[in-house]
Amino acid sequence: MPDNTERIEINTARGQERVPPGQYLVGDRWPVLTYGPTPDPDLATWTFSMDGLVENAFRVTWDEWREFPQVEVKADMHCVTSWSKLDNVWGGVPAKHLLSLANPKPEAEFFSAFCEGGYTTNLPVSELYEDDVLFATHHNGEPLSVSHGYPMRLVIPRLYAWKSAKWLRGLEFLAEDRSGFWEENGYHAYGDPWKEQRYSFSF
Ligand SMILES: Nc1nc2c(c(=O)[nH]1)N[C@H]1C(S)=C(S)[C@@H](COP(=O)(O)O)O[C@H]1N2
Ligand SMILES: [Mo]
Repeated sequence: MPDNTERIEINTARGQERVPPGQYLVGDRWPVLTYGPTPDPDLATWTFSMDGLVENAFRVTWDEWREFPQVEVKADMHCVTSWSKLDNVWGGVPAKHLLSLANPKPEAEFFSAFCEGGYTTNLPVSELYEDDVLFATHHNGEPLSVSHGYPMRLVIPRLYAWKSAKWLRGLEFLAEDRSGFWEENGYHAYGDPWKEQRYSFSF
């Protein structure tokens, strides 16, 4: 079978430094960070939807999802609790493909990502148009384990990893920003690791 996977290597480092301030490396370990119980996703009933302020709202099943074009993105991962994991190879569907299907309206400035289990996170829609953003089903060549987001998670490598929603089931496009789970609980609205945008308050 021809391999049409597009491959992108992203340097999440800024300037000389590889690791953002206040972060330590976990090496080959991959910690699990989940708030609350881990869901038990069922591919037979799984759907992914894009709705709200889009020209073409859609909902796809797992079989339809598997037909989408694939991308591989190599990038570092930075958790706000201070661990970083370097050189992750994520495989999945490029965000740009889903955006071209849904076609967000000009007034759609923000999105809210929602997950099985109820977790949410929010960002400006412009973040989704970056080349390194993908909807990942694979990590280092293996399907994601349930604890890391099986069957599919968002990956936004340039921001703290709480934005990379696991067990993702859809995006809703909005005119006004709407805080997600951690943003509601004091995390920063944007979360740039290089600016240490960890919390929305200062101690
Ligand atoms: N649905 C969901 N997604 C989530 C979380 C969560 O609790 N629920 N935790 C976030 C946080 S804080 C981090 S650091 C990363 C961790 O991903 P990992 O558990 O695969 O390392 O997932 C993010 N995505
Ligand atoms: Mo995190």
